[in-house]
Amino acid sequence: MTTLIDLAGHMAAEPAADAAVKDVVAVIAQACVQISRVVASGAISGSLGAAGQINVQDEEQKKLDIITNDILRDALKACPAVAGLASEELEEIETTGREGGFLVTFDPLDGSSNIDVNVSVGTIFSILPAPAAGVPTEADFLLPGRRQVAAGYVVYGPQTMLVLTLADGVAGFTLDADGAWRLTHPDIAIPADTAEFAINMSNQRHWAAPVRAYIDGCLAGKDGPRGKNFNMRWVASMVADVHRIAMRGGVFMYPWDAREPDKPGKLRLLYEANPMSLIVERAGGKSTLDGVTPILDVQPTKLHQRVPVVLGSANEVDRVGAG
Ligand code: P6P
Repeated sequence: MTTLIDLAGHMAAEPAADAAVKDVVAVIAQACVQISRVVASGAISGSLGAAGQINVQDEEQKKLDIITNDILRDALKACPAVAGLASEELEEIETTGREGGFLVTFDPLDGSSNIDVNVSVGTIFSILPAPAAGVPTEADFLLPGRRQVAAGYVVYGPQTMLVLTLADGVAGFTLDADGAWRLTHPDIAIPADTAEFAINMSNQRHWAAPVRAYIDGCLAGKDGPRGKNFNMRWVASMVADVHRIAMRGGVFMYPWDAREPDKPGKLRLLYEANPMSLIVERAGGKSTLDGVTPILDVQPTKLHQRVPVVLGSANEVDRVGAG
């Protein structure tokens, strides 16, 4: 019998966080238990493969994208503290008919390209204040990331883990066999230095000069300007790459590249970059557009807005920004 406290016990001990926020987190956490089961069932449940339709991101939807989106959407629509939601998989926002409370943005299953080959994927969520009165509109979702009242992700990997920030600090929970989230990482902190970078190297010829210079410096190893060897990781699942950085440090980069010059980056601001940035900053790391500009200060202009991302160990992010 474990002596580890569960999510409810941890949140009860967080006096600074609003009780209604905790209710929303509890609803999302429970929905992610259901998601972990359908993800784990894979081919047995017939949930792998393409859904045969394109989403608002102009990406081929997987069956699990839709299944997991519906699980979260249904759970949030039934939550009294939720006034509206926005999803990577939904073109428009959806309202619940309730006023006040909170807005939730989410990527129900990040890392879709990994689903059918059994590599870790994840759910990312962000909780924002809803307007005090009235039915929320899309404009009400366009708040800078510093306005988030909570954020988190679940990584469906060798362990299923929930990583959460409420009023302050970052805590990690491991899903137990009985369906409880057990507090296994009470105070996650990202080391300021690292020797590990995460970027999709196949895009190297398309990067801007500062990114190429930074990566070239890492690749030059101990005989180069950095005076040390670097390791590289790229899971192609932001949740998995960010979780590794939360556990042992590192720098993650999805920069602008010349393949589609009008696209500032691949990752979405409201339900990927902002929640991950709140977690990374609260864990002592940095999360920026370019090594300098904090993502949490960006004023969103569109619901599915994309941004470049450079996040992770603070001293390494600073070095990217130094050019
Ligand atoms: P690429 C997954 O589709 C995702 O949005 C992130 O989770 C991940 O970091 C990135 O795209 C991977 O992109 O171009 O390497 O496949």
